[in-house]
Amino acid sequence: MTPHIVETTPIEGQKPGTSGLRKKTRVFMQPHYLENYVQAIFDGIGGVQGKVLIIGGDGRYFNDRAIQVILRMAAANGASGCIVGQGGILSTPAASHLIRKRGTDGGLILSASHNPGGPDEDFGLKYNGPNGGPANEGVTDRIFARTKDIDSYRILDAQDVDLDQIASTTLGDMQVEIVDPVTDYAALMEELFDFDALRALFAGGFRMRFDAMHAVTGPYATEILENRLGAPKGTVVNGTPLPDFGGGHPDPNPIWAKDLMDHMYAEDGPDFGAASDGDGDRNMIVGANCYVSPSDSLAVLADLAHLAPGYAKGLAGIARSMPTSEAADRVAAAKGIDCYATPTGWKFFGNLLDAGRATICGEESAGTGSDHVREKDGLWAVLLWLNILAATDKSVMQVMTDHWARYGRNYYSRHDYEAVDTAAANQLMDDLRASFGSLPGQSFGPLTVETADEFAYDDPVDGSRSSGQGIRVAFASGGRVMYRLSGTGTEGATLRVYLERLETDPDALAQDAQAALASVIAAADQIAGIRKRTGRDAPDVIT
Ligand code: VG1
Ligand code: CO
Repeated sequence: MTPHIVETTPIEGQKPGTSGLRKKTRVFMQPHYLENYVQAIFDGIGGVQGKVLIIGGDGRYFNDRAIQVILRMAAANGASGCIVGQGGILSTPAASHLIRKRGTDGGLILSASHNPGGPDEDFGLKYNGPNGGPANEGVTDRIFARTKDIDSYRILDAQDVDLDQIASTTLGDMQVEIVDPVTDYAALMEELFDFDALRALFAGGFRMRFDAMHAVTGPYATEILENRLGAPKGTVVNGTPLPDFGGGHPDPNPIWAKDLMDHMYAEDGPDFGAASDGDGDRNMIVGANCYVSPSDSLAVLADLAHLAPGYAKGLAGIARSMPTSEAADRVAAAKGIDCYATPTGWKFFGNLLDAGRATICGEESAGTGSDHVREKDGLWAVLLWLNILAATDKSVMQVMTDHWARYGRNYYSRHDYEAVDTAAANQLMDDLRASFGSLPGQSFGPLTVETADEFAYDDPVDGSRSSGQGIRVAFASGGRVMYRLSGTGTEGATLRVYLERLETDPDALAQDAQAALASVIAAADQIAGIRKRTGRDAPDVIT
């Protein structure tokens, strides 16, 4: 089989966002679109000659077709091997683990995460490096630069590889190994958590509902929770990955996982509920009548991780994305360890994890993880919560009440305005930037602005600087609001408004978050003119 060299021309807009390239599936299916981008990745990382790659995705529509193309291109570009999850399936954290475990030169993950899937929905592709983590900005810049001057790609003329049989085959001169997507990941979880204690928990009648949202975590959750930990059959619902995720948004938050919320707030509902997203890296935690905000979840996990065997020696440090609440900072301060604030997106945690400066990381967008892999990990967070509940013998509500009593409560919410006119969204951000000088001292209702600026991050490990990472406005009496435009959407712009206020009055810790944040929410709108500029009365999504 001789590789074809196919002539092509650059395709506009192939700029990786917060997490790889995400586009409408039909865009990805256009002639040369996928091929151009895959070749740009290969060229951007210095070629794949003699390299081994991990390949897998979240099973969404076009996953299998895209993998066949990637395999033919990897072979034509001289890769020595590809290790592929059976059926083309690998959750994002499982792919990260496989890259590390097998010591490969990185991997390609096919996913648009929590975005819906299907021919009229979204598709995505990203490259992760040899540490298992998303490519850093230097690499994504090189990939993007290559998309702009690409003139050909290499592809083998060959039949499809059978992705369904666990076996080793060859494609041209390249080895292709099809592996079980769950086994290695499940083994890693057994190393980190006290599976005996978790088995005893379920044997004692503890009731859990895990909603896999028809996405990739189904097989992982079924194997770990039901088969290995003895949770009753039916604990995992919506556990078979579907190409269109059953028509839903595989986004684990109270809006899109409403069915789970209804079960958890019903009379005599389960003790513990959890959900994960399309590619298995996000998590939602909800106890009986008690939704846990992702920022609070990060703080609790950081505070109590030492109760799980994998973290018994304590944490080196904690890292959170800038818009994530400061609840984790209070835990770090109490423990006397460092807390880092990074830009949004998991790629910024990689250096801190590699350097051993942070052990646990998290984002307000329902992502938590640790140094066990280089991605956020939905099921990991669920198992750590279970381990904490087993070790403390507390309910989720009790854990939260105790946490707030000790540290105070960082009331927190994110308001998203989706598919906003791009020009209007950019103007809103530009006008905010222009008002940095005049905002301090101005009052909005009871709140007076103390500082206003745009977040830039200086990586303490490699010294690189990332600027333009979100606008922050802090109030003199405490509380802050942040504004960002999403880097994962595929339609117009999504404005994210992050709202936070610390409460330490012991009598004021049990309020509804929206009520507790009312003055911050009102100020956020006045400062940026959100309703006026977007023409929206209310956010599309509140988390
Ligand atoms: C969003 C989240 C961010 C997360 C990213 C990828 O990015 O805000 O915290 O890292 O999605 O997560 P943005 O740019 O849309 O705000 V996933 O689970 O979509 O890979
Ligand atoms: Co995801």
